[in-house]
Amino acid sequence: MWDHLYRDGRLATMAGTDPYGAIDGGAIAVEGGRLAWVGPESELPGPVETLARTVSDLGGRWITPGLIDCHTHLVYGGNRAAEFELRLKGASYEEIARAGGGIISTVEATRQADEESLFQAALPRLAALMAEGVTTIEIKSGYGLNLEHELKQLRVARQLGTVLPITVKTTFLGAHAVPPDSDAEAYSESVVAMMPEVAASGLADAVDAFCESIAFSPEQTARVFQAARHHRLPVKLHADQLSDLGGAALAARFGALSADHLEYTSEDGVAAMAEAGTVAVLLPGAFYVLRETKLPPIESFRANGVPIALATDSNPGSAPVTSLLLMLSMGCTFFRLTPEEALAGVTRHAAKALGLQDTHGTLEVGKVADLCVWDIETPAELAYRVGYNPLAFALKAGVPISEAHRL
Ligand code: DI6
Ligand code: FE
Repeated sequence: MWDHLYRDGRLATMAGTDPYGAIDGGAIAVEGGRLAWVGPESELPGPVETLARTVSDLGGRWITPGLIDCHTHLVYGGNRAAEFELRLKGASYEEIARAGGGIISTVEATRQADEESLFQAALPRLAALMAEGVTTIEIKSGYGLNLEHELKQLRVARQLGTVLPITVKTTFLGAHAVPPDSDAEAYSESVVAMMPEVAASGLADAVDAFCESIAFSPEQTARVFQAARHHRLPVKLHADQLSDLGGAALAARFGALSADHLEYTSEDGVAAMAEAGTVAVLLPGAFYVLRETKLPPIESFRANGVPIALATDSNPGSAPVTSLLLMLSMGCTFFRLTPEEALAGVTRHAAKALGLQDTHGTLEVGKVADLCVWDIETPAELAYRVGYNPLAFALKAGVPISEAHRL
């Protein structure tokens, strides 16, 4: 007997070749936190009451995989609302940075904060994401910029995943910005020097860097990636966000799980990503906040079969975003993704961007029973509405999230 059977659902399995992998009149069985059966109810191996200890009728509601936010900087101190106001009064990023603002002000606030206050600050942001059905999230460091404070951020990220019913994948982003008392060359070497301890701590599931003229060069990034590879840590890259330094191709050369942002990525970069199986993570919230106008090469990603994911980039500067559903809307409206591509971008392809494609991201037998039940008529509504949350409930590893933890 299965633990639980959900019947009369419309399934967007996000697997197979049909649009949304849809199954009408579908049923899903959960056993030991995994999906034990997925298919049309008419093909169940017996009467429902003989198959599972408990049965729920979904009344024709849609079920999708649990949503995955595969790129965030969720753990940080302070916020940058004052910088937002200064920018609206005409101050440029450069002026703000020279006056000690920008990313370095977040570094200062993060260094000053202890683990408990970082945890308490991140909690409502994470709760907002989870309220929309996010069951897996990636969280980067990158506001510590030295070993002590980078590890502190990573510990808080891990702790969020042990206290709340959500899977947290952590990423060491030591090479995010150059600390005020250093330069890019010297600091990138100290990031390389941090790698053995970061790896030994077990606190990082991957390594990321910001390859950009205002951050780290391709050569410096490559040295950080070599150190990651030496410690068997997979890599990801903030690539080609403000200019084309060949970041996408560099990421692909290291077999990166993903290359992220990608507004300025060239055809060569796209081809290299396709060859390497690197996921393109698009971040429409940062595109919006920075009033970017250059579009990532979407048509080329499609033509080359590069999987496209969408994420919030949740951070205090370029993307103070805590809604993944809003990213579906922006992914469609700004980037002309289809609603199906947008949903694949926060399920199947987001799982691949985190190396979780074997266990998460689709409704298939054997995968972790992370799923969302929605009050919608068609899955396109998830991307269509703006600022509306139709989540009825979500399961994390088979357990209803509201029962697992009161947010
Ligand atoms: N690119 C971004 O958009 C964020 N980091 C990065 O490398 C910005 C982070 C911040 O402004 O605090
Ligand atoms: Fe980012």
